[in-house]
Amino acid sequence: LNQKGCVVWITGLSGSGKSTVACAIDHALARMGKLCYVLDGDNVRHGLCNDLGFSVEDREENIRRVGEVAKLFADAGLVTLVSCISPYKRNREFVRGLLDKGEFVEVYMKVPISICEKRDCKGLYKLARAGKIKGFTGIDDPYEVSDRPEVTLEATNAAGELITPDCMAETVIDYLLGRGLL
Ligand code: GGZ
Repeated sequence: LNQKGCVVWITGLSGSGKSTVACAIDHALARMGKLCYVLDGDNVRHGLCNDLGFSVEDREENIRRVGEVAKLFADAGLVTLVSCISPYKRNREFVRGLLDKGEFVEVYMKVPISICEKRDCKGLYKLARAGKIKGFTGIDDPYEVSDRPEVTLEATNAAGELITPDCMAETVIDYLLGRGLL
């Protein structure tokens, strides 16, 4: 396998488009003949992390486990795409520390909560606003923005038009190519 592994860690609020962008990157890389895999927060919580909830401790353990698995996949040479809210800076830095320098690429979905909430794909924001879900990220639980994510993806361009997931995927792939990670 002529491929060095890495971890592309996509972080941001619920509804910011993490899973959609991870999926778009996955497809684009597959077309380039690259081995990749998506570890999605919502999915791993059905198996590997099905004993965890959303307390600070449980979110930390969630990110630790996903980070350790992502490291193993990266060691195996895969471009490992992770889409987890991962709201705490220290946990993202912990995973960064598991990997060799340059092999952890943090992608921040810089999407205003107003847009995430308007999308409300699963109706969770509505439940959180009604107090039926407690400790929902962005509503009554924190999201800590990083000082230096490798890539920042915004929802709209300077003209205020929505940026497509494929276009976002291209931005990330260009970064990976530029760093010799593909
Ligand atoms: C945030 C929650 C919560 C609370 C359930 N806070 O958009 P989704 O629905 O499909 O993805 C979210 C998912 C978050 O799982 P993560 O593993 O990414 O979270 S973390 O990194 O913080 O461990 C959301 C849903 O679970 N969800 N309750 N209270 N998101």
